Amino acid sequence: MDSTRIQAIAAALDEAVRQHQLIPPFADLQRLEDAYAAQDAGIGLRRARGERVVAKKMGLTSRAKMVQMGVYTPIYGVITDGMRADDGATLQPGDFVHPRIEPEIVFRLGRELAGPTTAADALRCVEAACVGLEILDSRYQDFKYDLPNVVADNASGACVVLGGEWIEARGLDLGNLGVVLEVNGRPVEIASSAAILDHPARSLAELANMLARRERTLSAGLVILTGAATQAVPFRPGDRVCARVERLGCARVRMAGVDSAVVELQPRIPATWR
Ligand code: OOG
Ligand code: MG
Repeated sequence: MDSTRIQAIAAALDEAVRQHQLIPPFADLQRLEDAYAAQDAGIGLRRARGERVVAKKMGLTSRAKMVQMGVYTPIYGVITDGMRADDGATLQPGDFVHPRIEPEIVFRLGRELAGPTTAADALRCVEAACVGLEILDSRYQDFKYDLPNVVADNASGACVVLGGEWIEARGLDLGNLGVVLEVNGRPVEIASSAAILDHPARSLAELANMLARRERTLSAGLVILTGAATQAVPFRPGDRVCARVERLGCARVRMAGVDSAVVELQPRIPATWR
């Protein structure tokens, strides 16, 4: 695929994000290499608007996610400062199209990590861990996509919330931590960190190895989302969501209800009244 077409795909996805619109997947996007090039080009557009890369994310690293999305290959994406929200924030439904939310185990690197590597070596580069929530908002109808299309769409990424505090990784057994996703006070998804490729450090190693194939490394200080251990659930107006991870604490976020001011400004008048 030539670079003009790759740029055009990136621009169409970027426009869909900004206009809160859905678009059909790109039938001619078939090679993974082109898909990551389109993802890069999309991040380039964000950077040109002044956004800064703050994290990388792994996706489709648990069986629950793979089965839910029908894609069985781990992928990665990029998070910028424009995609961050504070712990406890209230988000606006109008900023999303069909948001879903999922719990994340998040690492911060104490030193540079270059692949090829193993989970054990990757784990030695992890300085601290925390709990996160990721809001996904695929640019494709019903989140229906194939592997290259979800990669080009930056792994459906929309917003990330980091919660609680960074806990020093040394002495922390990250291999079997309980993960609970609560919506409006009720646990709706329950898993273990072991669901993430058997250990979240394997997800980190996989990221380093995928990047190594593109001659890239992970720099010290970078934040990495290791991928949801559970499936993602719809994030509806009025929902209060909390991700709890054993030893790491919780991250919280809320979706505002239908705003009465907005309702007043945009009355839905039945056609028969007009
Ligand atoms: C893809 C995003 C995958 C994860 O944690 O598995 C992801 C999607 O669900 O559309 O972020
Ligand atoms: Mg995720």
